[in-house]
Amino acid sequence: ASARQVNIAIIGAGGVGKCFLSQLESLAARRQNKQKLVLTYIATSKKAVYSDSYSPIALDSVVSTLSSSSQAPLALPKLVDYLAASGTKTVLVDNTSSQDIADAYPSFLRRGISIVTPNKKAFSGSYKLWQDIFAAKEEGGALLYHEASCGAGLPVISTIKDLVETGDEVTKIEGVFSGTMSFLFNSFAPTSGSGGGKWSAEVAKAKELGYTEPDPRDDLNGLDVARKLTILARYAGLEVESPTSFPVQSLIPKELEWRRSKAEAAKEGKVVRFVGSIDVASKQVKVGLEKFDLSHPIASLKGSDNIISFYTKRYGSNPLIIQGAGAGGDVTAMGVTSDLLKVLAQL
Ligand code: NHO
Repeated sequence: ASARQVNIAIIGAGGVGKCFLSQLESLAARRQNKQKLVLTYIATSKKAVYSDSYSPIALDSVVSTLSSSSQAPLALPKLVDYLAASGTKTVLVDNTSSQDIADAYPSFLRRGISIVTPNKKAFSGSYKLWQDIFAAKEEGGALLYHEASCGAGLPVISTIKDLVETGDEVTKIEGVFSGTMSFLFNSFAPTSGSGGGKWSAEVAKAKELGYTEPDPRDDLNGLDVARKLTILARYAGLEVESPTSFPVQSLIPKELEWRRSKAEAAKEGKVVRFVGSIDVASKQVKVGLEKFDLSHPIASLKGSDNIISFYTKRYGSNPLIIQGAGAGGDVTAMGVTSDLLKVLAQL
């Protein structure tokens, strides 16, 4: 293979995966003069497309090729061997929410296969997996980016890495980390007018819009936010053991409780929001409902917006703030595509 060729392998073609495929098609076209991007493997949980000769899978028809395929996905150890044996630089794009695939990252990285992913499970699983992943990355000389694991396409992971790597000290991170919760609270408890509708119908709408996790219970029980905080806390220097090692308030099945909080807040002229915070000095991480004045930036978010404030030594009492859409197929895929660009620039 020519030095300018980079092979791409993709696992997952759901809400985010399909948006990524269309972004990849246009990226590959725009990058033709620099690098030839060749899709050599694509799989869902049921089907796959690949060949022993690594022949290119056409990007413009990949979704239909995949759905009409009769090939089964390779088992993960076989996939590692298949990709490593190509003799061409390879990037694995994991667009699933699979823990098994996350657990296999060290075996890919050790063989020099780079990874980009929106999957939170690798970085918010056990602390041991976190350490194994970064050790394997060093060992294999591979690249690894996971911007979309927190705040979709917003530059959240790159920002905390930049802060830490340039010698700043993060003291506190707080904000709204769930696009789904943001959407639900903004529609149920808006700063003006009376929010309403049926909780279950609004959850169904959030799923329809592509905001929820593959299993929406992971959004409603706070685990998704806990995963994001675990990742950020680790980059800030805390050895958080797992997303269940700190207090997380679940909204399942406590709809009544949250309605009560909403009513209480309203009496004080406030609104409730589902927020997360990391206090680095006291090593406190927590996720749950809090009341905010109507004038607070957290109270007046719109749609699926996230807002994340980084308090650091360098920024002093005025935090560095990142805000914008925090969920949805296209914005999440943008995080994955921009990660791929970072990898391509270094291969
Ligand atoms: P889907 O639509 O369920 O698709 C999953 C695909 O993976 C399917 O094709 C399935 O066949 C395949 N798959 C699953 N397990 C597999 C296995 N073992 N082997 C092979 N294939 C397998 O999932 P989505 O919605 O496309 O999500 C994909 C990934 O993106 C997940 O890891 C999800 O956590 C991540 N992600 C999504 C979003 C989003 O907006 N949808 C965001 C971030 C990351 O910033 C977003 C966010 O945090 C959303 C969050 N719910 C919020 O804030 O409200």
